[in-house]
Amino acid sequence: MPGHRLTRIFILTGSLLAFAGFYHVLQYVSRRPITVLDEMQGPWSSAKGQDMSLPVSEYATTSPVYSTGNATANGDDSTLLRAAMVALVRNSEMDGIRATIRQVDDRFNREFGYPYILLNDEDFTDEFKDKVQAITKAKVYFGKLPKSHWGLSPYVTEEKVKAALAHNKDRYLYGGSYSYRLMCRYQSGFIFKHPLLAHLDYYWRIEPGVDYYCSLSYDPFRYMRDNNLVYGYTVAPTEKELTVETLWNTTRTWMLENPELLPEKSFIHWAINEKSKYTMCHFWSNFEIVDLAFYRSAAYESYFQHLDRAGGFFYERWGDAPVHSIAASMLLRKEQIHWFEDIGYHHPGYAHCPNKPEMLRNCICDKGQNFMYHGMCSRRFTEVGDIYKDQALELARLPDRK
Ligand SMILES: Nc1nc2c(ncn2[C@@H]2O[C@H](COP(=O)(O)OP(=O)(O)O)[C@@H](O)[C@H]2O)c(=O)[nH]1
Ligand SMILES: *[C@@H]1O[C@H](CO)[C@@H](O)[C@H](O)[C@H]1NC(C)=O
Ligand SMILES: *[C@@H]1O[C@H](CO)[C@@H](O)[C@H](O)[C@H]1NC(C)=O
Ligand SMILES: [Mg+2]
Repeated sequence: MPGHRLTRIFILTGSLLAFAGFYHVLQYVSRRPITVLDEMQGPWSSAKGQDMSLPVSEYATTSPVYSTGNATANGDDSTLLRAAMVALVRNSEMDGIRATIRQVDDRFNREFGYPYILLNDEDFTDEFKDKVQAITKAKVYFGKLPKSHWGLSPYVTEEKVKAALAHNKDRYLYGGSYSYRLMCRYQSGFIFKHPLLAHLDYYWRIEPGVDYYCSLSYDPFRYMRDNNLVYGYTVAPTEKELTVETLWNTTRTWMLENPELLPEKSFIHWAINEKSKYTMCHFWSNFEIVDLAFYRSAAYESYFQHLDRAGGFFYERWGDAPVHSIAASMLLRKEQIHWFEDIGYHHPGYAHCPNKPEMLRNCICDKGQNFMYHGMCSRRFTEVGDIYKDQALELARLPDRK
C-alpha cells in the first residue's frame, strides 16, 4: 500500500535525523508485526492514504521501544506486540493506580511485561513516580499532556460553558465539573495522539481503583491481532440520557455529510434502534483494548472534529465511552468488536464476573455479579447484526425525535 511506503520513508528519514534513535527505529521497521491495518479494507484504515498518527521521526528518541519484551511468554513470536497499558491519572490517585497495576500484573502482565504509560495534565510528583515504579517490574513511562490537548474546545465560548455547568450541576453526576469534561474530551480525541503512544499499535486502557478478577493465560493484544479485532470491551451499560441529549443528532448529521467515510457494513444498529434513537448502549471505556489505527483513522478524526465543533463535550457532558462506542459501531463490523467475557472486571458502578465454569475457575469473583448476562446492551449485542451503509444512512435521515 502506498500509505505504508510513505510511512516507511518517514521512519527512515526520521532515523537519519534522530541519530540516537537510529538503532531503535531500524529495529522497529524490521520487527514491525502485521496489524489489522495491513489486511483490512475500511474507511478507517488509512482512508484516502492519510496517516493520522504523529510522524514517528519526531519522537524516535523519546518514545519507548516496544519490541523488547519477555520472549518466552509469547509462544510463536519472539517479541511483544507494540502495545501498552495506558491510564490518565492524577497524583492524588497514586494508591488507586498502584492497586490496579498490581492486579493487572497478577492476572496477566507479570508474565508478559507490557509497559505501563501513565499520563497527567500536571507533572507527576517524584513520590508518585517512585511508588508506582516500585510496584511493578514492567517499565513505567510517565508523561505530561501537551497543553493543546487539554482545554476548552476552540468552538465553544466560556460564558456558554459556565451557564451549561450551572444548569447541569444537579442534573447528573459531574454535571457541574469542568475538569471531567476536559477528561472526556481528551480521552475521546487526544489520548492516542500523545507522543508516548506514537509507536503503539494497541492500547489497553486502565484506571485507578478498578479490579481485575481473572487470570489470563494468553495475550489479549495478540488475540486481537490474530482475530482481526479492533475494539475489545468487558462491560456494556446504558448511558444517562441527559448527558448525551444531542449526541446522536450530531452524529447523524456527520454521517449524512460524510457518507464516503462510512463502511459498506457496520454494527451501528447496536447503538441506534429502528426508530433512529440512540439506545444509550456503550462499551464502558474505563476498560478497552483497541487497535489504535482505528482512533487514528481519517474517519474517526473527522467524526471527533465534528463532535468537538458541536460543543457537546462542554454544553452537555458527552463521555468518551458513548463517543468511542458510537464510533466503533458506526465504523466497524460486529466481527471486529470483541466481548472479553473471560476478563472479570469491576469499576465502581458495575462488575462483570464470568459464569462459564471454564472461565470462572480462573477468577476470584462472585458469579452472582452477572450484570452482563442480563443487561439490555449485552442482549442487544447478541441479537443485532450488521446493516448495510444504505440502511445506516436511512436511519441517519430519520428526524431525531426526542
Ligand atoms: N490527570 C488527570 N486525570 C484525570 C482527571 N480527571 C479524571 N482523570 C482520570 O480519568 C479517568 C476517568 O476519571 P474518573 O474520575 O475515574 O471518572 P469516572 O470513571 O467516569 O467516574 C481516571 O483514570 C482518572 O484518573 C484530571 O483532571 N486529571
Ligand atoms: C518470562 O516469562 C516466563 C514464562 O512465563 C517467566 O517464568 C519469567 O519469569 C519471565 N521473565 C521475565 C524477565 O519477566
Ligand atoms: C439536529 O441537528 C440539526 C443540524 O445541526 C439541527 O438543525 C436540529 O435542530 C437538531 N435537532 C434536534 C432535535 O436537536
Ligand atoms: Mg473511573
